[in-house]
Amino acid sequence: MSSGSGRPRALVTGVTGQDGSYLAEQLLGEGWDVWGLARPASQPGNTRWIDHLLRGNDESGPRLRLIAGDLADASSLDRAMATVQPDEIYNLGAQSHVQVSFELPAATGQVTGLGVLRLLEAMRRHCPRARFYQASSSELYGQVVESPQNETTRFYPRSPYAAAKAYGFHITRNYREAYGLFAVNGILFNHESPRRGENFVTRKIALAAARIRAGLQERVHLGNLSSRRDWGFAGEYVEAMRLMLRVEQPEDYVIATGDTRSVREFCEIAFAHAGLPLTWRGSGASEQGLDEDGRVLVAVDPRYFRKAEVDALRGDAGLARERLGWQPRVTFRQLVEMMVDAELEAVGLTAG
Ligand code: NAP
Ligand code: F7E
Repeated sequence: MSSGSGRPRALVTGVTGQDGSYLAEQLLGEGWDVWGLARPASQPGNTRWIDHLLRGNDESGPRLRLIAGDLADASSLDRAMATVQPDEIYNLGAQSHVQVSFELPAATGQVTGLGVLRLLEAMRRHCPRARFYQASSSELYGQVVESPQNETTRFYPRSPYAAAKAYGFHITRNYREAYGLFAVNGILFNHESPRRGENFVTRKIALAAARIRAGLQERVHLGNLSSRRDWGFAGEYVEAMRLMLRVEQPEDYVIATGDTRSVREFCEIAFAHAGLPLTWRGSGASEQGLDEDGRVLVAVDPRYFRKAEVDALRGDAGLARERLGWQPRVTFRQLVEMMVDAELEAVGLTAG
């Protein structure tokens, strides 16, 4: 597997996002040439998590290069594929926010759903022997029909985002079966890190805990505190993506911890770690989290309720453990504390 420089090449869409940045780091660490497909920005600023990889792009330094493209624009994907001639393609680009997908359902369908088809078509034309990873999601299970969820569990999407991901899942499998492409789906359960977008619940809570402790914010407004997720650490989940492309047979895999926790539990650990232990009062739309002095630090705001909620997810990654040798190492508590520590450091504080 090599081309041009003699080093193997990867093309990563969504390289400016949480997973893209960790994946690019790991591929570069393995000696790959990495090209990140990125939307040309009208304003600089979204390369925060990859700036360290873009610096020193020379023979001795890191080898991350950006190539302009948009999953909504087939011609740009065609050009990128022809230029890079990748050995591995990781499709991480998406409109990835579930709540936003209710506001922008067609745009989400275009990018998160049809974008997968456009990329597969460009791959089929220019590099059919490459290996393709599709970022599928536990949101496919939505209103779950069994627990825990594994590779055979029936899908029940509950949002325009999940419906678009269902299309992406099936078209990836279809191109594998119809054209013999090495194309796989990683069905990843929620994974988080200090690089998580600020409008996802874990980062929002971690940021708030640190900022409230520093006196920069009074409280945080959240939606459904009872919602449960199987949360893991993103750095480990992108390792699983690479492993899926390095086995002989293309197969779809669930990646998860098997542990399920509520948003409320996330808040409790995060705020306690920031030195602000919470007690709860009220329930539902009037629930509040208070500190030892009775100040309201967490308040429920129905604006953040989903039009259709995914109540509880828990994954079974047994197949990945058996065939890929992958298993999670970071516990839920370690993940929460890692995220809060990063935010405390950002405001010049430490835990406790
Ligand atoms: P993220 O931080 O939201 O990153 C999304 C990336 O997609 C960004 O780099 C964004 O670029 C790019 N993007 C958005 N619209 C695009 C377009 N039209 N064309 C090309 N790129 C576009 O997401 P993430 O958490 O890293 O997740 C990576 C992938 O895994 C996504 O597909 C997500 O849906 C999926 N997934 C995530 C999780 C999770 O828990 N994190 C779980 C399962 C599946 P800009 O910087 O230009 O906005
Ligand atoms: O919500 C509840 C919310 O937006 C988690 C994406 O990466 O993972 C992510 O989707 C839960 C939901 O992530 C707030 O109602 C309460 O039940 O952090 P989230 P998500 O919707 O699970 C999947 C696997 C993906 O594939 C997606 O790309 O938390 N919640 N209060 C809230 N959620 C948000 N965002 N904000 C709140 O204030």
